[in-house]
Amino acid sequence: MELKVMKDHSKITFDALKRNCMPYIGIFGRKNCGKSSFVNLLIGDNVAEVSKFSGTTKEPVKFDAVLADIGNVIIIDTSGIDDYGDAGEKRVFKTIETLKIIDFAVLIITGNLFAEPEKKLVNKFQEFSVPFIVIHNKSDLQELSSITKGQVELAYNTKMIEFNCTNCTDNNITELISLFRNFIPETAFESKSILGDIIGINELVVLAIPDNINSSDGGLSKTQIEITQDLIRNSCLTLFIRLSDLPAALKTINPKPKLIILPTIYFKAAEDILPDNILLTTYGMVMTHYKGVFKKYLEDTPKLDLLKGNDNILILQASRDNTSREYKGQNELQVLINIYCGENMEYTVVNVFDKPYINYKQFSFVIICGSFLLTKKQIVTALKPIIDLNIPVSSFEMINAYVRGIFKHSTALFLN
Ligand SMILES: Nc1nc2c(ncn2[C@@H]2O[C@H](COP(=O)(O)OP(=O)(O)O)[C@@H](O)[C@H]2O)c(=O)[nH]1
Ligand SMILES: [Mg+2]
Repeated sequence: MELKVMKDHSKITFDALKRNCMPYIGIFGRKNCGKSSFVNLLIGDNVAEVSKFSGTTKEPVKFDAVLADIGNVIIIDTSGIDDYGDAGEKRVFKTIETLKIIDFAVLIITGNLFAEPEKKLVNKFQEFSVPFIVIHNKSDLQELSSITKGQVELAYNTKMIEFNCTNCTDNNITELISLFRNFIPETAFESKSILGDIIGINELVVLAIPDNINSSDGGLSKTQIEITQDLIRNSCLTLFIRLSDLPAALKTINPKPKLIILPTIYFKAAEDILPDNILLTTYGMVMTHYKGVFKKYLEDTPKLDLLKGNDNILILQASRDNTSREYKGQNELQVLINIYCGENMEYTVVNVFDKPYINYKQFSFVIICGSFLLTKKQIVTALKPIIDLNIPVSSFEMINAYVRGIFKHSTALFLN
């Protein structure tokens, strides 16, 4: 993965910057149709390798970019969909794999050629519920015919745009980006509220903070800030209280909190000392409810009890940084599962984004880790083939709650 900081293409709206989840945009088409040239235009810099020789882009390449009206995005440049031979077919396979993670696709064609490879790809877009538009590039060499445009737009309920990378203006690009914005589903921006549908106006939520807040980690976590911002936006009341101050504070606070959110590791101890009439959950559960396939996880998590020694568990890791909290958490979780099951399981850890050749059938259970780094659409598409095979799936947070014996209590809030 190649991540580069790009210069801004033009003015970015405040709203776009606020969003912390990046839509993924994939660029597709035959070899040499101008995919890499188009990526460079979008980004406003020469980042993707352009060549007059076909087959230059061999792997899907990701670029970090900021697009006006949309905000932060990841753009994925792919190799030609018309590649052939053993190596070529593998490349096409990798290109198709990106459909699992993208929120929106741009299909580039030239010379009014919309034939077998394009039709196959568009069928795949539909299979993975990826919205798309078609760009007719190199229109300086051959114009888009109204027949091609009409046929494609009608058949696929999309838009086809006449374009060329050689003489295009900033205005052309800005207009295109606005069009993209209309096609990118809202799920890609995580626009749904975290707790606003559950906590009413003026109801109080307490965010319990570990006592060691001033030590090494310090400050509030990204999750705590995100939850607080969401509550404030929804006119709910929020209060931060240190864990050790919680029992005494609850005696004096009025109104009583509707909900207390706790770090997972303190949940069990808190259960025993906090009043029964206040709802409790964990930060992890709030985020897994927000981002995940919650109902499915709820159903499948108890299937952990059916696992036997040496069963193979697939961990889909969203973080690439093996020093990150998500990685450490994943290793701890393996130990916890083994203790809970009383057996040693096999674990296979794969990055969510690099799993083209996996045969899921070998796994008895799949756990997604660091899912708050992904958009909901990315999670849904990553899990789809697994769910289709009837393999149980769950999230790090749910399994963590389950093996610690707090599953029922910490999910109760979300069940109505
Ligand atoms: N005439 C013309 N040439 C273009 C246009 N867009 C790209 N090219 C050229 O087409 C060739 C292939 O472009 P490239 O971006 O590498 O294609 P890719 O293989 O799809 O990534 C390069 O020589 C580009 O300069 C265009 O709109 N008009
Ligand atoms: Mg290329």
